Amino acid sequence: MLKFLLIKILFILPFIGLSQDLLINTSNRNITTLNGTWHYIVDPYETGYYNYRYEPYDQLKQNNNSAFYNNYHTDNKMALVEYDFDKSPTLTVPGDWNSQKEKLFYYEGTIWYKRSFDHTFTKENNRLFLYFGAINYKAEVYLNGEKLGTHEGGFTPFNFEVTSIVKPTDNYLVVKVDNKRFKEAIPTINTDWWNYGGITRDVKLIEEPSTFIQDYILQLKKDTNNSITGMVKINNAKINEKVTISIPELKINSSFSANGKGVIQFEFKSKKIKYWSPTSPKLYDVYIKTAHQILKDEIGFRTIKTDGPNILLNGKSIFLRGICIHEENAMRGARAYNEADALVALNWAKELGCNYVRLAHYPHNEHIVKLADKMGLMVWEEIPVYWTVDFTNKRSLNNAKNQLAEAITRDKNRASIIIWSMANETPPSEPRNTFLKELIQHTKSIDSTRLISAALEKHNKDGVNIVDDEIGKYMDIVAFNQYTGWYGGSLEDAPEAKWSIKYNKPVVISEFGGGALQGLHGTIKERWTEEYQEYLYQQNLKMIEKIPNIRGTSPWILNDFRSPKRVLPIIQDGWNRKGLISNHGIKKKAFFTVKEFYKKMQQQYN
Ligand code: GCB
Repeated sequence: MLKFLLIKILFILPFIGLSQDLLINTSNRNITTLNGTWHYIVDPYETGYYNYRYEPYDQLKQNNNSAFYNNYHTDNKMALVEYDFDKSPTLTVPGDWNSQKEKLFYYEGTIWYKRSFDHTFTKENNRLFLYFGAINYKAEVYLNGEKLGTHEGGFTPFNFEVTSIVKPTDNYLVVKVDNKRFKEAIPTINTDWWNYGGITRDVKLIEEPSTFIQDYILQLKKDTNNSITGMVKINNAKINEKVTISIPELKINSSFSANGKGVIQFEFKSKKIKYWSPTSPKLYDVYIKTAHQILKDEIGFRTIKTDGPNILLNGKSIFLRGICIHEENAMRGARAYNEADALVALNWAKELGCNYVRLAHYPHNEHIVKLADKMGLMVWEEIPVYWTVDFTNKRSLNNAKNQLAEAITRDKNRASIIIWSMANETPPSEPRNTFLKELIQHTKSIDSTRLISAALEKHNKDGVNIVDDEIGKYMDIVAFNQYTGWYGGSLEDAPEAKWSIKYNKPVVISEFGGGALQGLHGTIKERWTEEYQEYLYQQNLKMIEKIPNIRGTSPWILNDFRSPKRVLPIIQDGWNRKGLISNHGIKKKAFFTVKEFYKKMQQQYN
């Protein structure tokens, strides 16, 4: 059986391309989890993928003219005996491989994952989809020896229909996961976080009726506060397929006929809407019904816009009391992937006095976004266009656009998300501006209701801090990172710093901070001590308060996090120490400095 599988894997169908239309709200569908134990083979030379002439087996079939292919075709079985998935060790999915096996801690390359499953359809003519929450970085997916496709991008979901391939028993699912960094990738080679590899999020089989609810949007109509608008997209809709939207608490229950593309669009008026906000994170039960299916969601309604220097949530001016978060459970030293991990981070954010979180530097898992909806935390979501992406490369742009589209598709019904962020600390240039402008346009074409931002940089001229990045013109919020007192700049003078910001828009400090080893004490002059970090925060906050149009901050960062760039022995040992909380979950002094500040800001903006 194993041999059969491998032969089929290596002589697979031609490359199919990116995953098909994304299913949303997967946790409320008819799912079977494929989480659990998977066998794996470490394949640093990608021997299972390339032949000895370094030609991908995937593509040889298209190349039948090649004498080489013909030779190799017959010989190939020889190579295959060197694999045996079922005798190979196992990894837990979801989960990164680095934290699960010591030998894989620094590994960057290909690992093959394999698991078997059975599937009995609950109803005749139902359809089956294979859904991955995320795989970092590149995935090639094969079921029963057929290639389903490839996906690039480590932090967004994708799915494939497998209805015609799946069998009642003994299905062989094989995934090639490759987390090698490369220049054209998004993110590129150089980042300040751990490049966790693996099937890092949930894997599901989703069984759907032959005609099913693919996608939908429900939200307050832009610039109104009593009109709920949106659309539903039905896959394989019959002509005039009936779709009902019901929100029982608002006494909304209306039916519509789908158009020729299987789409309905709607608008309801209601004067009784209770708006979602951090102080009252009201979510409504929403039901989308067809003759074949009922899909439930919980959706909050709120407006978000800017007016000059103000950010208005439901018409009221707010201050974003935020914190940056990486998708890492620091205490496990591993990629975070479930609701329990999300709860740890968001509870700390709440304790800090936050009404907002910046989920850095890539789309986090869906659990945390859904939890933010429930807990009343506004969210900045971003894609990993970080530092020096290859801005002139069309493939990189398409990849970034695709990651954006997948993130927005997945999360567009979450009231908590108020900002789509395009990039972090990208060096201004013409190609970079063109790249980001395309991303902005792309975002707006999918969702024009959220605010657009990016973490920009400041520079200093004649003692003045200047923010004049041209791309700021296209932003709703002018956000920038600044590290006064850590990467240069005097802490003593910080409160009196001068600022020149080119745009009359809300200003958010998307990052500031400095490192401290929790438990290391000394004077305010000694780097890495908790006292230095505390003083850095005190001085920075005095400065930030005076920045014109300031409407929010997200200090860098909630927790210490793993980064291969951070090599200072004893102090760092592979950890970026800028956390307000250590990797053992212990709060540093600076945590309480920020907490005090947020108490004050809460009173000011009440
Ligand atoms: C930054 C980056 C962030 C780094 C941080 C640091 O500006 O946006 O990813 O981790 O600085 O610690 O230097």
